[in-house]
Amino acid sequence: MTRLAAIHGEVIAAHGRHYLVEVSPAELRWCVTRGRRSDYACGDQVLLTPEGAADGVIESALPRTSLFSRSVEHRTKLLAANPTQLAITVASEPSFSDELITRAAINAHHQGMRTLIVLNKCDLPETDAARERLHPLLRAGYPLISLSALADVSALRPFLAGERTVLMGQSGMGKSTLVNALVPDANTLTAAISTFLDSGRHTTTASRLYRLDAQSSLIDTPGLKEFGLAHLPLNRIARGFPELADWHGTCRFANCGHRSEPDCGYRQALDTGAIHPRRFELMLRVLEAEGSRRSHGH
Ligand SMILES: Nc1nc2c(ncn2[C@@H]2O[C@H](COP(=O)(O)OP(=O)(O)O)[C@@H](O)[C@H]2O)c(=O)[nH]1
Ligand SMILES: [Mg+2]
Ligand SMILES: [Zn+2]
Repeated sequence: MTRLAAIHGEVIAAHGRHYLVEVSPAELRWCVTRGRRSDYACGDQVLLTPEGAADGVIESALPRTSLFSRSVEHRTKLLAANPTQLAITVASEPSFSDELITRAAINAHHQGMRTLIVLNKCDLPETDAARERLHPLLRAGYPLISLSALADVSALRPFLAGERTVLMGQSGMGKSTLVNALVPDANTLTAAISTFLDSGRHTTTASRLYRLDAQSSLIDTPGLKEFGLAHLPLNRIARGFPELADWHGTCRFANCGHRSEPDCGYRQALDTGAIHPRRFELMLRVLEAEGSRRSHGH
């Protein structure tokens, strides 16, 4: 029996240690891994050994240009490989978490990714209040795209062109509605995947890559409530605030807590209005939470 040579593919869905790999638009293969490895992610470029008509074994992944992941307890969960930007979906209602947005954007910045905010359900009367809450992010320079996924998603399309975008959001924000509007055959692939897994419940808990065109793709991630940053060095957290760019390293004390120490550079940024007070407060909250998590060895 001849052993087939490894071929190249791209992971388009990740379910535990099962990966759906696109070898070509007409050739999808469900792959397992060597040695029970589970550290591949949607968007990974992989080498696989084909088996039969529709299976395979992933041998290795090519080097990544970026990796979007979050920490849960002491574990790192991979959400997407090689993304160029993050789109955070929020909605006029239900209410969204400022801290979740902040944490995800810090992580994206650390990976060299741009972050967009997509405000969905702009047909609802709560939209003005939601915009007010997003104002500090606007001031920090994040693009805000307002739309109603039920009506028209065209405002978002130019931002997705030529990019590999990770789509993230809390559940209920309309992320699935948005994906279905952007990717007309999204449901077909989802149905094929649930048939393979023989269970609908997996389909909402994994990342999925959709092609928008030859140059653009979208990686949909599971709805999440928390975004742990234990996998980031603590000193990357303040660096994730683009409006503080001119103030890094200007605190008098290297271990400055940015609350009451004299000559704190970041408080100077606050005093001059460079950073919005709510962003400053969020920065301290994230810094302190992640700092105590690390010192308690979690
Ligand atoms: N009014 C309004 N409702 C929306 C819009 N987009 C989604 N929804 C509704 O919000 C609810 C949650 O949507 P879904 O896409 O399942 O959210 P997900 O949990 O983020 O995937 C559903 O009832 C949708 O119909 C929108 O633009 N306007
Ligand atoms: Mg959904
Ligand atoms: Zn300071």
